[in-house]
Amino acid sequence: MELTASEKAQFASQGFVVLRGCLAEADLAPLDAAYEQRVADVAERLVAQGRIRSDHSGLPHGRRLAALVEELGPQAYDGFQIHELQGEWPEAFDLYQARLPAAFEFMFGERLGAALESLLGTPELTVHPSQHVRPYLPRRGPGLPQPNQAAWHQDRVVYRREADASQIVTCWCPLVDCDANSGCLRMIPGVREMLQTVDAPDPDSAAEFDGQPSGIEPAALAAAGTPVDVPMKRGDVVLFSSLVPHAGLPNDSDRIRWSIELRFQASGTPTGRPAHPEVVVRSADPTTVQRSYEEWSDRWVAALDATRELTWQETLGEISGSVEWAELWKQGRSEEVAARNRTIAEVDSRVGSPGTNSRL
Ligand SMILES: O=C(O)CCC(=O)C(=O)O
Repeated sequence: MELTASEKAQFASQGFVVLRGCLAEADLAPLDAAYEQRVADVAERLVAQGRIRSDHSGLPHGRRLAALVEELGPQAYDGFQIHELQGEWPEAFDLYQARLPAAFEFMFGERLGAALESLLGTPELTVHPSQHVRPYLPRRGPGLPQPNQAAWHQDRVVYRREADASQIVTCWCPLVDCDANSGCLRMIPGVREMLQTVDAPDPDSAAEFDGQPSGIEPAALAAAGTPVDVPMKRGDVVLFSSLVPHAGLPNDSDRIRWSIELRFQASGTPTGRPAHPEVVVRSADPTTVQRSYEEWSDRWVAALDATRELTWQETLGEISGSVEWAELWKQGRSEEVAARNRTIAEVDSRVGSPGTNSRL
C-alpha cells in the first residue's frame, strides 16, 4: 500500500502516520496461528515440569498466556518479560528469540513493503535487528505493574552513533484492536531531537510512567509536547520516526494485547546494532533479498550464542544506546548532543517529505 501525499506530509510534520487497514487477514492470521502454537508448547512444557496443573487449553488465544502466567503466581506475572535473559522462558515469545517462520514471512509482506518503499523512497529495504513481538498481559489491577511495558523512549536511543545518518522507521502493528484502556501507544508528535535521557535501568534516576522507570528525563518529557493516544485496530499500522517519544499504555482490558513491530531502513545503511543480524527484505534486484528462513535463523542463533555471556551494553558496543546518550548529558557534552541531534534531525526530516528521494 503506497502512502498518499498527505500521509507522507503527516509523517514529515508529526513524526508518525497511522495507515488504517494496511494489513490483510492473510498477513496477520499466520502470526496468530504460530503464536497460538507457541503458547500451547509453553503450556505443555510447564505442565510437564509440574509448575502448573492446567494447560488452560479451553481458553482463547487472547487469554490463554495470561492464565498460564497467572498460575505461576503474582511475581511471575508482574515480572513477565519477552526479552532475552529475563523472565521465565527466554526463548518463548520475542520475535528473534522465537524465530517462528510466520514472523520471518511477515517481514516480506507486500503491503508493508510497498508502504515502506513509498515512505523511504527506495525499493532497497532492510529490516533492522530491533524487532519484537509483545504480548501485553492484562495487568493485575490499577497501579500494579504492567508486565513487559515499554516506558517513554525514542527508538534512536538504542542505536549506536554510527547509525546517526541512517533513516530507521519503526513499524508497529497491533494484532488486536487496542485503545487507551487496552495498551495502545502514546506518542508526543513532531519532536525532532533526542530528549535528555536517563539510564532506563536505574529506577532511582528515572521518571515514573505508570509506576515504571522511564528513559527520558521528566523535565525534558514535559517540555516536549502534549502526548496523544494512538488507538488502532487489527490491520492498522503506525509508522514512526526514531525521534518520536512513545510508550505503551497499560492493558486494563481482559485480553492480551499482542503486537509485532519491525524497523525498516535503506539497505546498506548502518543499523547501529552490529552484533545482531539485519535482513534484506526487498530490492529491485530480487537476487539480493535474503529470503532463506534457515539462514536468518542461523544468523540469529550465532549472534545470540556469541553474546550470551555479555551484558546488553557489552553486546551493543563499548558504550551503547541509552547509556551513550545519558553519558553525553551527564558529562555536559551538550555540543556533541546538539551535533548528533542536527545530523539525525536532518536525516529524519527527509523521510516522508513529499517529493524527496531519500535513497542513501
Ligand atoms: O508495544 C509497545 O507497547 C511499545 C512499542 C515500542 O516501544 C516500539 O515499537 O518502539
